[in-house]
Amino acid sequence: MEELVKKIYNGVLEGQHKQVAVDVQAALDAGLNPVLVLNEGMIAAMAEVGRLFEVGEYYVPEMLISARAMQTGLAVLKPLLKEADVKPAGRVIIGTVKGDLHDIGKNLVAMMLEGAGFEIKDMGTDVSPEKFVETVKGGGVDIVALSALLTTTMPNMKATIDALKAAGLREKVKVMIGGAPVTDSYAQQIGADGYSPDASRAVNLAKSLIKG
Ligand code: B1M
Repeated sequence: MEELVKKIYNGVLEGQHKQVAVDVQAALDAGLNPVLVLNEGMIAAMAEVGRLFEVGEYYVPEMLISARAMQTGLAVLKPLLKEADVKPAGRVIIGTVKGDLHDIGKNLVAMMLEGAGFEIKDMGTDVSPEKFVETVKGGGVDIVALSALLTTTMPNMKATIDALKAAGLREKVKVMIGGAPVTDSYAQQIGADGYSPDASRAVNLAKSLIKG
């Protein structure tokens, strides 16, 4: 692997956000292809972060620190990727459902998806079913990703799916859900397309939903 790309990979893995931005700029100045820097430097490193999390070597803080490093690098790359017209892996709108203000897990999922090449529109917290429907109506959405941390707000995941159905939009998008109190059986019960217990597996789920 190109020396600079390896440095970016290690920087993301170790969460050195300032250094990653410097190294990405250096790679671009040296004439490296931005797509190579993205795929082999940053996305590959985030995939390794996900693996380390799954085997219990990384915990949430390490994931957040790596995700931040990935984002600083991505900010340097973004204008060039737009020029190169790189197609996103898929377009995702993500939000914490109505009544729920918890956003740390949702942000982590958004960052990991962005790291995997998805285009993300973050709707924030306390997002009503109507707001999700309105955004899907605007077009260009492949996946609606819903997060809930409270047992009292979980029903708003179902309310969002029901609102998509009522608006005739349910078949146009996939719906994935997650959050500490959410389970696979709950996802099935409310008619979601998938559930992920954590941010790293959310990436695999989103990829499989796009393929299916
Ligand atoms: Co709140 N809170 N909180 N809280 N809070 C919990 C969730 C709680 C379990 C604490 C407890 O009592 N033990 C409890 C819920 C009980 C229940 O419903 N069964 C609780 C409560 C009761 C409340 C309030 C009602 C407290 C009050 O005011 N009386 C209140 C509600 C406010 C509201 O939302 N309307 C409240 C408020 C808050 C703070 C504002 C203080 C703060 C949130 C700050 C913020 O998010 N910006 C807060 C916090 C920090 C927590 C705890 C301590 C930590 C949550 C967190 O960030 N975890 C939490 C206790 C706990 O979980 N141990 C608690 C780290 C984060 C990385 O994990 O969000 O689970 P998590 O995300 C994971 C996975 O779940 C998954 O991936 C993430 C990374 O692996 N995931 C997805 C999440 N979303 C996903 C979406 C996907 C896929 C995967 O696909 C779309």
